[in-house]
Amino acid sequence: MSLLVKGGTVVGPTGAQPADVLVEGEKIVALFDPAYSQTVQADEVIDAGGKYVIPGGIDAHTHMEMPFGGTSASDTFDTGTRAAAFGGTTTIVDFAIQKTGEVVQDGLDAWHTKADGNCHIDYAFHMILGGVDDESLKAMDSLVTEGITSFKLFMAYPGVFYSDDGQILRAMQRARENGAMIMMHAENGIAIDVLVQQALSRGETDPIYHGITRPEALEAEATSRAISLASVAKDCPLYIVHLSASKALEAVAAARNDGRNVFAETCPQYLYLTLEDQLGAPGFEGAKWVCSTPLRSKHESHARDLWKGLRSNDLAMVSTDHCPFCFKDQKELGRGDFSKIPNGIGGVEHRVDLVYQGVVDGQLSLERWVETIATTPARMFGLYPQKGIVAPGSDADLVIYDPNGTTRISAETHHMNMDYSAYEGVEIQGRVGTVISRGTVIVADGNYHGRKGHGRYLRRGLSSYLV
Ligand code: DUC
Ligand code: ZN
Ligand code: ZN
Repeated sequence: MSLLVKGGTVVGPTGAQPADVLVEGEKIVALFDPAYSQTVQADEVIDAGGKYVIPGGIDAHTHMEMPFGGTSASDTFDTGTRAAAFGGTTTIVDFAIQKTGEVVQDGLDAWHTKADGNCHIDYAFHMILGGVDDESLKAMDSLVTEGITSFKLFMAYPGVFYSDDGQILRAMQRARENGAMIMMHAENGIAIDVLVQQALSRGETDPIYHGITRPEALEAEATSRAISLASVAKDCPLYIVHLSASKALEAVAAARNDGRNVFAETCPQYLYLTLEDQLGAPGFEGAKWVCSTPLRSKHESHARDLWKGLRSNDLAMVSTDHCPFCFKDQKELGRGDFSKIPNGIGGVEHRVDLVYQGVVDGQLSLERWVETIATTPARMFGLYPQKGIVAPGSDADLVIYDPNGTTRISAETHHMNMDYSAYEGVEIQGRVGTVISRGTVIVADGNYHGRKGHGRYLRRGLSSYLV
């Protein structure tokens, strides 16, 4: 079966040019100057005239069905990957979890069981280490050979996922040896827990106190400490997840200026949403936007700095940290006590659009859009060049994106299993048209043609950025 995507402008990290894309089976086999494709025969032709043709989005930070705060993230691998497809994302990297006290391989097996046969798009895993000890360090080596080449540790959540500095250092030393990436939730959880208890004892229970008790200084301090520990571990590759604060970004930028193996992502919520306007919404409404790291103040320059960081590559890419909870019965667990609100925002369906809006607003170039949503995630996490680029030999994961269309985000129309949208009413000046996963059209004109089980598990290599 062959497919010709004709008349579009192919956008990649190095430029945009008119080109027709020929797909045979699951792979891209050629790009043609449009002047030459009259001679090309294909079983099916898709007209991409006036549209961009980009590599399928890769969301390298999702949590489908993640147990958290006495409940579980509301998207399953079925509902979440279908929603991702609607939004132009054709690969996710989800976080398998070793709970504290559990054997790493058991946690991984449980994640395979949840995902196997249920995904609409391709998927891979990072591994959360809920405990660093001799056993889990040994497991890191074997997981790397199985294609799980990145491990998340937490400087937050004492008693749950927290690792102390000694544990972090040991995991980093191991990663330096086996080539893995250490991903860090960089917030000083010990200090945060003190602030949380003090706030609650003063009767400060509303959702906004979630943000107030997780100040920028404690994200910046943990980020700097993680960078120092990685330096002691002979420059172990370090990737800061969900970076939200200017001072944390400064620490990453300084390390990068020193030539260090330090990378970071941000998420759409930190580019568009704020402590005052969302987390501080009246009554309990703000619970919808409780996530960690938290939304930051609009009276400071965080969002502006994050966009700048994306332009300068101090922020490598944009992931969603998709961790959805319904308002009813899930976010509501924290009525009267913000510390019991499950942490997370759903957004896997809207990342490609929300970052594209940055192009429209003059924040990013077209090339950098594609790089931050697809090419860099593929390179960062060992999926390149199978994924993340429109090039011969790569998987035919393609999105035909209409810069003249519009998208209105709403819980009424989204496909995620959430009873609200964190971006309700936001209008994007662009629209996902056709979405192709390994040569199969899975979304066209807002209609779904994919199927559960089409998505395959991807064994990943080491990061292309490793030195
Ligand atoms: N960190 C994440 O990366 N996701 C959900 C919750 C958290 O703290
Ligand atoms: Zn985290
Ligand atoms: Zn996360």
